[in-house]
Amino acid sequence: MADSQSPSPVHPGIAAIRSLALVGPAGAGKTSLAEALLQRSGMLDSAGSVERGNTVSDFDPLEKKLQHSLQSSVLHMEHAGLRLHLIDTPGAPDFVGQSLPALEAVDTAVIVINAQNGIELMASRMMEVAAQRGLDRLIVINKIDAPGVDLPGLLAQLREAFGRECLPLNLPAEGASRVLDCFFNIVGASDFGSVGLAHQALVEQVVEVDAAFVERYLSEGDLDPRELHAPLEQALREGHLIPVCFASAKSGAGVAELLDVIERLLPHPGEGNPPQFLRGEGPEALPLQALPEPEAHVLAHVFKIVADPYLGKMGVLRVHQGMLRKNAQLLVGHARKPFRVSHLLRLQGKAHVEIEQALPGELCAIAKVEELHFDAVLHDDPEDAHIHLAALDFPVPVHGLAISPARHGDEQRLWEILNRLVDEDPCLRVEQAAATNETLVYGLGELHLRLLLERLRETYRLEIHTQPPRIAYRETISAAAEGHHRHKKQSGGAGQFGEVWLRVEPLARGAGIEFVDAVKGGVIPGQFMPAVEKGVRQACAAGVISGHPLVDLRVTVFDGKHHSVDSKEVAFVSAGRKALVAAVREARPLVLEPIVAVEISAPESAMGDITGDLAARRGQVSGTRSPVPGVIAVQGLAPLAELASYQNRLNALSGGQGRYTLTLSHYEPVPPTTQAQLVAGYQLREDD
Ligand SMILES: Nc1nc2c(ncn2[C@@H]2O[C@H](COP(=O)(O)OP(=O)(O)OP(=O)(O)O)[C@@H](O)[C@H]2O)c(=O)[nH]1
Ligand SMILES: [Mg+2]
Repeated sequence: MADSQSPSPVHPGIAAIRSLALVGPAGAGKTSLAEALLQRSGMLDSAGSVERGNTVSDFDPLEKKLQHSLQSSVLHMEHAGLRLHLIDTPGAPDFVGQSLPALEAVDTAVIVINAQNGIELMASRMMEVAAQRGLDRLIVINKIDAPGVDLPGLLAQLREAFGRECLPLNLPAEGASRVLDCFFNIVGASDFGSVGLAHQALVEQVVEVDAAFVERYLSEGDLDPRELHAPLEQALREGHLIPVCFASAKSGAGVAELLDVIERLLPHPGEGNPPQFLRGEGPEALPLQALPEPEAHVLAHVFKIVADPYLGKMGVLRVHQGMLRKNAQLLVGHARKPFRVSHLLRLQGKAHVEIEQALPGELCAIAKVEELHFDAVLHDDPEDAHIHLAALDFPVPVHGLAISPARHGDEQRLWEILNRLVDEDPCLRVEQAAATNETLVYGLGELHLRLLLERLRETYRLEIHTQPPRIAYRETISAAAEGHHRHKKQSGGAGQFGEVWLRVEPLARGAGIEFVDAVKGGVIPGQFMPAVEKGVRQACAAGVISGHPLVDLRVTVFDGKHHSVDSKEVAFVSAGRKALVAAVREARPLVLEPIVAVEISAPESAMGDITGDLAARRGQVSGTRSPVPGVIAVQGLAPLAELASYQNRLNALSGGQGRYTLTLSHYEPVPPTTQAQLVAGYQLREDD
């Protein structure tokens, strides 16, 4: 590790590496483009298609059936002496648990825009996240072959939405059947705009990052683009240049040129911005720069987990520093015991080959290692135990479903499989509801959950019963109160005795549960305090008035009694639990409901009806914007409980054209009538 960039020349193997992620809206053509690049680079004899279900990256049966990518897939190409690592990601918002982590593994984000649809929400979102993560960005306008597309209009819109840094590297020509390079080339007739002017705009933008180049440019008039490599890389790194390329994955127009751009202009691992590693936890964590040098200690980051029903757990990773070799001993985070890399793989969709080593900047996979988990940092130096990547901002899953196996006896298997699926997808959550003994799954949307069920059915042959979506209510208190319980049992032989006094106080939203031991004079001996805490936490997890977990309170145990012979752990667990229940009942308990931030986009004409409907669902509109002409996106807040089956309603209001996304905003108390219903319903179940 060093503080500054090493002056040593770049290792030739590393200079030959490119890594990119194809991101952007569903249906933009990312998978088709990946296929076209594979074919063009000579890795495939002929390109497959999404329609025929034979692409390298959409290999999963469910992906073929839906004709959409559902998982990120890692591809690899060798061409012109270079090695390209490419990640194809799903565009549907429900699968950002797969697409966002891809941005942690590459030097360039390629944002693919669908020329037929203009700038869709996922394109804006990915532009933003890629910029936050310090990635170089390249925009590809795909489907230039499609009839009726307005390419000059779209280019103007891109510059309006993402800034004047968006400049075309090539322009469509001959009715979009090919594209003309504007960086190395200055002549030729394009379908719109002048190649010469586009060239000039690019060169001017690039030289701006370096005063010496500005001076040369002003005195010489033009500069040979081949001399502009260093300022070009700097402009990409600083977001001062966001190149735009045109392509058609279908006709092949612009694909060879895109490959050429990747090879000649995109950064190798030493030319991108360094990834955001931190050493240490919390506010004390310090930024750390990984060095893409083979001699350094190994530092690698797991950005994807594949839980294969037959092959076991596989971690897909990017090597950030050092050379990762087969048979190396690696440590996972702060684990003490190393594991051996017995299978080091290079992936090509579902296929893989064994490799001997991976250089910094390369993507590879380690198979059959149970210790691996999403976001793990692998290293070979105990000094590096507390290194991690700055966390990604994942949306919180709030769409819930209660599920159970159709066949009795499959409960345990279901639970194990669900946990494996959660390992793979950071936006999926499972929970065992203590109060109702149900298995709850939470995802980002209806599609996310529907596919989870299909996967259980098709991959794991598990038939599942579901109940209507459950809302993840919580309980809290709004006043301080005290509670007490004496647990005493005298049955024949040894008795059970434990007595607890405790106080509960409300804490701020999001504070969780704070447990404080304030007993004096050993009235509850130290060895029983964990039992009291266990009882308290059990009661909190089960909830008191409505059967939902209690949150945001401080519990202070301040008095109690024990018995030198009859005091037992179980007695204190029970006393702690019941004292808490007693205190909470007196502390003006409230039921909280999740409030979600919604963004609804639909044709302008439907917006009046949509906002009216949202208001009737206790929602509030906070703003609107127009992502593409004719479409309005309304942002607002609404209780999640009011949005059950919202897509059906939206379809009715917008002629099937509306879309919406939800993210958890915060929790708020439910209206008093709802609280009364939830409490009454819980009592009925309890009394059964
Ligand atoms: N006309 C035309 N159609 C294309 C082009 N590229 C892709 N398509 C079609 O667009 C549809 C979507 O393509 P995909 O490659 O699956 O898009 P994607 O971006 O991978 O979509 P997700 O996996 O859902 O994120 C398919 O029907 C493709 O055949 C193109 O350049 N021109
Ligand atoms: Mg795809």
